[in-house]
Amino acid sequence: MIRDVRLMWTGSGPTVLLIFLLSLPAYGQPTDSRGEARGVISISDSPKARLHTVPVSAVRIGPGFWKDRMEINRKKSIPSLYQLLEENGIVDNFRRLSGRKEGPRRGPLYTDSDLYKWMEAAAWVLASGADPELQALLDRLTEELGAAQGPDGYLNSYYSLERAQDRFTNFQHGHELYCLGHLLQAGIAKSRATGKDDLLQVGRRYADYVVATLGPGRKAAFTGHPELEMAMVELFRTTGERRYLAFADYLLNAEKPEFKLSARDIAYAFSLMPITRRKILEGHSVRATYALCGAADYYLESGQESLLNILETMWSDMVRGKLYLTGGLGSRESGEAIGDAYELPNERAYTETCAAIGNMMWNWRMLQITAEARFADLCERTLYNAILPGVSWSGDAYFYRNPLASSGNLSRRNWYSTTCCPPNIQRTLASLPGYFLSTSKSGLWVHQYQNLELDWKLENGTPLQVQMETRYPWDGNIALVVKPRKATSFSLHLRIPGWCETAHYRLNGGKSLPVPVKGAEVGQYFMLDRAWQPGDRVELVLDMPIRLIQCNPAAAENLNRLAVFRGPILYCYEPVEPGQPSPVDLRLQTGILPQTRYQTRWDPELWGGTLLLQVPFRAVQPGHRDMPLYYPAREEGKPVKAALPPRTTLIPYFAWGNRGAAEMSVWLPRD
Ligand code: FUB
Ligand code: ZN
Repeated sequence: MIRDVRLMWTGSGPTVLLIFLLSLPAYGQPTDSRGEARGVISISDSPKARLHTVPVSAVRIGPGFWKDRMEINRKKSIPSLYQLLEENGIVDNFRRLSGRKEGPRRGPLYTDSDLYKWMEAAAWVLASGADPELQALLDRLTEELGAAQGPDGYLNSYYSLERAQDRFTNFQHGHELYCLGHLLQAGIAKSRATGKDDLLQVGRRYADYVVATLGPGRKAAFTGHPELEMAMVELFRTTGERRYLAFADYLLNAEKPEFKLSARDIAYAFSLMPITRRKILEGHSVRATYALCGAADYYLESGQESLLNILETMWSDMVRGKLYLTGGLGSRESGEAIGDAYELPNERAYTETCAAIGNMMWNWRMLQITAEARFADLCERTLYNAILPGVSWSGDAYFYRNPLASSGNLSRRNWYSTTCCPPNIQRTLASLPGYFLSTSKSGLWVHQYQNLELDWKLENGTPLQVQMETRYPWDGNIALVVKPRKATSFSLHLRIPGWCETAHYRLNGGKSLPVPVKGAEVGQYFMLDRAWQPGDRVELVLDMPIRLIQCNPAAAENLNRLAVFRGPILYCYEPVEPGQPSPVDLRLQTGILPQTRYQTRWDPELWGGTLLLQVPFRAVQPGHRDMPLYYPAREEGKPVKAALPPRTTLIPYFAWGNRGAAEMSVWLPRD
């Protein structure tokens, strides 16, 4: 590492230069102030990490699906949201504290976190390439925050000035610790992306104040809205200071008898009692997933087995009955809460975008702990089908709720007074390159498929470049060219998604062989273990037939309905053309073999190129609008004979709501 250079300076000139060059992270990646290139979470020293993240800057996303989304994020979403943060007074709230602006504070009490998330997004953009204008803006905002900070380190635009006496009096709803968590995440991202520690120092001053003021033997505290748990662990990883880790331990594990709250409050306040006491996944869905991220982070550092047990318990509870097909979470508007098992309404689904992001962050951590593909599968499902729908194709309008059906009355908006989701999507998209790959002692792990170039190193220190070429998610042909700087033995672990029923691979143009081999199965990592030569080429083919999915009958709304997937993409029916039948009046035909009647159609114009599905339907007549509310069972609508084309088009669910107001449904009545 660079900080070791001073000690090495006793050698001869060329030796020093050589040692210095060898000590640099691979290929001159941007490094933080400790001279280290680090991932979204930095777990290379975490005792319980089976896998290790790669830096965002080490992965260059090539032209294709995610590149387009990331470019829109950088060019449209991030600038337009900044404008709105200014217009809505969110930055001025800090300028009031530094005396640079007068007037009342604006917005709900947690708006500081929205600016911090935006700053984190801007920082991760800089990890993928220089953008002097964005860098200058980020630096300017960093200075503004520094100027707004109190001499004791406290920084919160709501609990200052006229409300200074209320500081740390309302842990359940006050969001002071939540906002601090996001400030730290932004500071860490800026440090990792640009090497500049100034924002991290602002966050650290506040963290130091909190650690010195709150906690065991001091004033009791809990995070009504978790976030600080994971931020404190990340701050420990960044600085090496154990007191930050100890504070995360306090939040996650300590009894807090000082607080008397109702049972409902306890369900919502995740660090009010030890998290290991929880039995089911319940409460506010964003709070729950963020708390579980914190628990996973703390487990990674501490090895506290009871935390791993609770993480598994919560995950099983989620996938058995509480997870939407999209990967979204949160059935109820009331309390923005996760519902009971099988309580999965479609149109009334709350499924906040932030909850989907929390779910992906949690699964990402579980993946690094276990190296099990089920967690990468869920990251994939959530990313394409629960996070991406949260932003419009144009990049400047957002869903807060992501229902699985609509009567045509919901549209994305540019701004919400609680604007938590827009910057959350932005930081997720900006940091996405950091979520595609990991390393371990054994080699490289490929979790997600996309055109990209990796420029990093194996854990034995050998520089490694990998080129991946694919049209994923539209087809499952993936080519990887592996270029270790010198011939090296290691394992290449390729995820065979759980949705994939057959897969093949080919090495250096040889014979196509079926996966599984060597015990690998779909829904696992397929391990290619060999002495890799620079330029070795692997071709992987993941078959992507159209798949019909049904739901456990206990989720009553989905009874006798089917959903349609192809590869990782969930499709929906959105009749935008005049005269197209309502989703309620269509019957998906299933008595015919899918491969002959279910087809794909590439539309090069729609959203920059989209694969549509053409599926066989029949419609019923009269349509539901002409029928009474209740009627004898045998008087069902009659099938319409030739009035409709034999097939109709389904679009990717992530793209719904981009063509004007229309009905939409994911779950389609079956014939
Ligand atoms: O409380 C802050 C954010 O606002 C939460 O994460 C969202 O669910 C929304 O309530
Ligand atoms: Zn949100």
